[in-house]
Amino acid sequence: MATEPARLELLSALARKVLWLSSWTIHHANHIRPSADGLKVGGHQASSASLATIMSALYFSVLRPQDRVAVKPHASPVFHAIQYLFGRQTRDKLENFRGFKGAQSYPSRTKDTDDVDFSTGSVGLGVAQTLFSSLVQDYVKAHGWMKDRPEGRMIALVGDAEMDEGNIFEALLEGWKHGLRNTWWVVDYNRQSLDAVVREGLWEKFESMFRNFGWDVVIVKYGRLMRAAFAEPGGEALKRWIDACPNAMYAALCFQGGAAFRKHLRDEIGDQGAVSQLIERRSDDELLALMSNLGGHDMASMIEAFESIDHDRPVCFIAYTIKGIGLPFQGHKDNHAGLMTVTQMEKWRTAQNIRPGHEWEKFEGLSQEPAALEAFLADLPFNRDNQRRLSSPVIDVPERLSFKPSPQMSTQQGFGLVLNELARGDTALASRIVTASPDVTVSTNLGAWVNRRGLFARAGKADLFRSEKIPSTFNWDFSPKGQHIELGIAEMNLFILMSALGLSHAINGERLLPIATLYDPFIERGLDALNYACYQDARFMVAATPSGITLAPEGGAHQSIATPLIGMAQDGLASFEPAFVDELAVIMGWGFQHMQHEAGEGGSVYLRLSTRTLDQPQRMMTPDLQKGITDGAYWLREPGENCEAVIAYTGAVAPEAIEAIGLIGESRRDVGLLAITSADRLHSGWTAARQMRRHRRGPAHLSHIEKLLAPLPRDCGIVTVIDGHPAALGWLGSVRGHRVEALGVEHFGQTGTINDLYRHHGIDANAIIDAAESLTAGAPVRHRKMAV
Ligand SMILES: Cc1ncc(C[n+]2csc(CCOP(=O)(O)OP(=O)(O)O)c2C)c(N)n1
Ligand SMILES: [Mg+2]
Repeated sequence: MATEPARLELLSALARKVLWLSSWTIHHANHIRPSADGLKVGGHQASSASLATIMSALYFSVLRPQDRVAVKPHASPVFHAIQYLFGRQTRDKLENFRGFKGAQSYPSRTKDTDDVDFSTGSVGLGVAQTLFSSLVQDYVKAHGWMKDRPEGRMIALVGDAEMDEGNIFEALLEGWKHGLRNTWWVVDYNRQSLDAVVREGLWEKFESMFRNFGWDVVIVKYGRLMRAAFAEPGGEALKRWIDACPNAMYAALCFQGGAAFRKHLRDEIGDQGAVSQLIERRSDDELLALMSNLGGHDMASMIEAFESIDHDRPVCFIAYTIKGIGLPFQGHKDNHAGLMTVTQMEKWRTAQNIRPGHEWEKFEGLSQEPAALEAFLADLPFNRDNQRRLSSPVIDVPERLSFKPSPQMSTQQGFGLVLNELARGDTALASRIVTASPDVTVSTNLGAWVNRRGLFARAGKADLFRSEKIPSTFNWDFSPKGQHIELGIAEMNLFILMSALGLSHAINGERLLPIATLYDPFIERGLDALNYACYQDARFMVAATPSGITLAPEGGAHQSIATPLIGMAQDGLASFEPAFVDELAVIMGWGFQHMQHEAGEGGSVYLRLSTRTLDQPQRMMTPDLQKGITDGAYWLREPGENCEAVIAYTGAVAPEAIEAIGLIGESRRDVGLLAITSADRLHSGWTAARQMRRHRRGPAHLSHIEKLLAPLPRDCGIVTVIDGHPAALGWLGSVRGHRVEALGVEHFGQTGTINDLYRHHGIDANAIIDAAESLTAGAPVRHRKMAV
């Protein structure tokens, strides 16, 4: 579909305005806004300029309200400028770009107030997020929840060097497996990264790779001026020269300008009649305009490329661009952090017809009527719909999640049992749960859930073993109604999928309650994706198992030491490590609610689970106990007034703590046993209470851990023990000034039995007793645990 000339002109004018506003935003932050610390705000000018035309084509012409976009981090100023023209970004925030509460340097769903679909900043993640968001849209549709909402296209604006990030390739493979649709990736092929010029011929590698994964590839290399010139006599020779020119040389010539291009063309093509005339007919400025008219800077070519797509197959557009186009440092290899000087900006301002003091005016310097431009913007389909951030009602969570009890269980087993019980039932909660696992579905105990709820695929596929009547524990039919998404072994994919599923309420207007399972140590493999999922406030539950050194017989290579600290430090993630299954059931119920609370109150949930089978307590789940469990701790053995020692344990080492307390109790009368289900919740509660007191916000109140430790005499010692880094609990002594011996694991990889390893790392009963003894006066503890 051809776009009429007047519209094209208007779109190009808006693209120039976007480039101006984005550059002015950065300029303002550096040269006009007083900066107390005198620090310059980094560049992004060059990196943004690359995309001004492409993004203007998208936002001012191609996008529909249901489309979602991940904008490459450094195109943030362009994004904010477009939002400003739409009336969704304030001048105040642009003037305060990168300042406290100003527009963010990288588009942020949670911190920016304009219409950011996906937070980006860590390159690669936003790209893959669009792919997984499209799969999630398919999931919602297949389950009959799209209603009459049209399908959106998930679009990523991708830097060419961003394509180096491995997580993009992992996602591509996964997308292929799931029959990806409705996904567009637009590669800003400026052939520059931060440090370097990219390798020659990279586009060919991209092209064959994308085609290999079933994508269409559209290469937008030449703008209209170029194409017209190629049709002139001698045009073919010019095209050959352009195609053969190395990336670095082309960039350097763009920086140097028309005269430099002319010299090179003359030197290299020689006097060849037609082509020489083609070149000589043009002034230096015209020649530069021609040579820098790459596809990605040509409105007509970009619109044509986007509008040529009439199917839902995934498409990769490779749009040739020049980094920093239109700015004095265009094409310069050092331009990544390039900033325009005041003089350069002044010159450019004049060239743009922008009067001093009118720099922020939306349509200043444009020849079109402001009223017409305003009306054009207001009437765009993308801008007409004010409700791009959707919502979805809260799903009821039953008062108590049940499970089939057994006297001895591990938390991993318990997790499977709770899900199995949910799968058997018919609750709204169960219907909205969607599970995923990177090839560890069975070994993390999701098998029973999947047996009942099935695997998701857009097209049904029966389990061949079942249809062939070969006995198997698992019947795994794929169907559009399935509720488990099978993933290959890539933890980045797992967490990016969680991020996409966990935003479904806001993106698709349909709430999902996603659960990921993986081995605990591999949280570290997917950590950046997990961090960004939390950063954009996606809501999900992670069950990580097995964990620690307790997986002993499975070998040293799968031990996790740092994850309790990750759980504590990760913003937006409430972390738990229960010892017993009744605790876990309470935490999961709390978790499903927490995942649905408003922004700022709710978040995601991490369960650090174990394969160690423990004797389960036979007890009533009272409201007090329930509250203690979700607040992070409760007394398993209440301390008396003269308590000498407390053992505070977390997770699978419960039997050692219980045994030690029994043995110590024989020579120390008053000892307490503190069960810690969440060091994270305890610590954050403590921090929040201190801050409230310090700033006198609201009535002074004590946090849960302060209340728990309040009755302990000052000289009571606390031994903490966890199968993880001891620092996770070591802080307990600071709460009320008690001495602490923090036991835990600090070294990786030794294999053995649980007893061997607990002894080796000093988290067995004897180590706990020794630690308690070192903290308390009196005779040595008489009884020790016998060597096993
Ligand atoms: C995971 C990660 N590593 C490093 C960076 C720092 N970084 C930001 S942009 C960039 C290079 C970008 O090059 P390209 O994708 O080609 O974008 P361009 O600036 O050329 O548009 C780098 C290394 C980052 N943001 N994220
Ligand atoms: Mg680049």
